Amino acid sequence: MAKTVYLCFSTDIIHGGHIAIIRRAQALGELTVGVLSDEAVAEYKRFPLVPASERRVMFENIAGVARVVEQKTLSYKDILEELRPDIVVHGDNWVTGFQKPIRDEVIEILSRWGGELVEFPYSSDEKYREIDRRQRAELAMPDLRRGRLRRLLEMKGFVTAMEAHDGLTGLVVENTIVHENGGAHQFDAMWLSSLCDSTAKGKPDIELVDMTSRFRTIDDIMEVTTKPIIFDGDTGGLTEHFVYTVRSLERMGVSMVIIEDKTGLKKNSLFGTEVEQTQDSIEHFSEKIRAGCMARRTKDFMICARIESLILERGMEDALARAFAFTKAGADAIMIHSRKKDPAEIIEFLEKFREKDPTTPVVLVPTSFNSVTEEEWKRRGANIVIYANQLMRAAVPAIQQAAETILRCHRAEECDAMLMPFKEIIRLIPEE
Ligand code: SPV
Ligand code: MG
Repeated sequence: MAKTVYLCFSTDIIHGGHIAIIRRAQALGELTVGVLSDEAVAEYKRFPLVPASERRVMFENIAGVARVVEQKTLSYKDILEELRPDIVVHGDNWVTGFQKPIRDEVIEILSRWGGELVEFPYSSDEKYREIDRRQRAELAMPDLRRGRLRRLLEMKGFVTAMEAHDGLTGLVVENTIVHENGGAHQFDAMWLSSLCDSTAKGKPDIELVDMTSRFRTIDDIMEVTTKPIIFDGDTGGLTEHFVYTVRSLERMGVSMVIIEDKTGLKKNSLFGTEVEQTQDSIEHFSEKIRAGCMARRTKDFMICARIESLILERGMEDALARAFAFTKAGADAIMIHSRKKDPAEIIEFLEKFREKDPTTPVVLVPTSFNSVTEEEWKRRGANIVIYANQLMRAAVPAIQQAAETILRCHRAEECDAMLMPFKEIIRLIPEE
């Protein structure tokens, strides 16, 4: 009887290198191809340009592929236990590096039934690397980027976003990846915070930095990244102005705008009731949401209503009434904010909101209530967690310390130990 062979792919396109490894795998026995799920590809590599359903069809139509299955996770455990193949084929690129634990697990599982791992030299031909670069460039295009937040929400149900306020922080959010247990973890999206965008310009967060300038920041970030962008639209301004903002953001390829139900001179929510702030009426803010929804051209672009009732100490009932009213007005998502260290009021809001509305995405910014893990927020019904200002807060003490050290020492030598060599910094910056 022919041996059974298993080979898994995450690729969006099939090139000569893939065909070569398929041919070699076929020569070993009856070949089953695994297609890695969209969720697993997005988590360890980048968002797939072609969804798993289409990637399956691609492989089904290659002569000699006996069948195609979906591999849900980067780990081979479940699929191997299901298929119990005699042979697993893989490139030799996982002998070292972050995928090594996955390889070790494959070897251990195969040993249970006397299976074998066969590795072929991994092809890192320049023309294949060029294809990958071009695919990444595609992901940056507005039409492809815009809908990706919605698709991530559908795919994963839970998304994380990290603040970026310029091209460099955008690159950090785009490229920072941690490897654990053979898996990989990265941020899904970027948050364009009004607080950090203003702070980077040395200005207060009071809608003083105008939209033209905010758009310039978006453009700087978009030029060097591919991840979806959630834009902090402050109050959205006058309804008559907000509709133009929606059009511009949508055209640029932004995925979501969040506007808060405040009016007049907006101050940052982390000040709470220490400063005078006015909440908008349910009717007026609903009208703004409705107008924004009418103005957009695609359903890909999401409008999120941010509720400030807990920040302004107006109570849970008011927060919930607003959440239901704004959803009814067309909001694609709700953000509920709190500046308490204790997450209790956010947890209570989630419970009560989810009793009546199981589907509308809920966005959280856990700057103050930061003790709850992403896993727990997901379980409690949140869908987007935004880390709104941590990169900026990490940078400020570091640059202040460098400045003080040089002033104190009257030279830069003592400061050097705290600094990253520029050679390493420029590695973050891609060259065309
Ligand atoms: C921002 O990052 O600008 C926000 C979130 O609006 S918060 O600062 O918590 O209000
Ligand atoms: Mg803000």
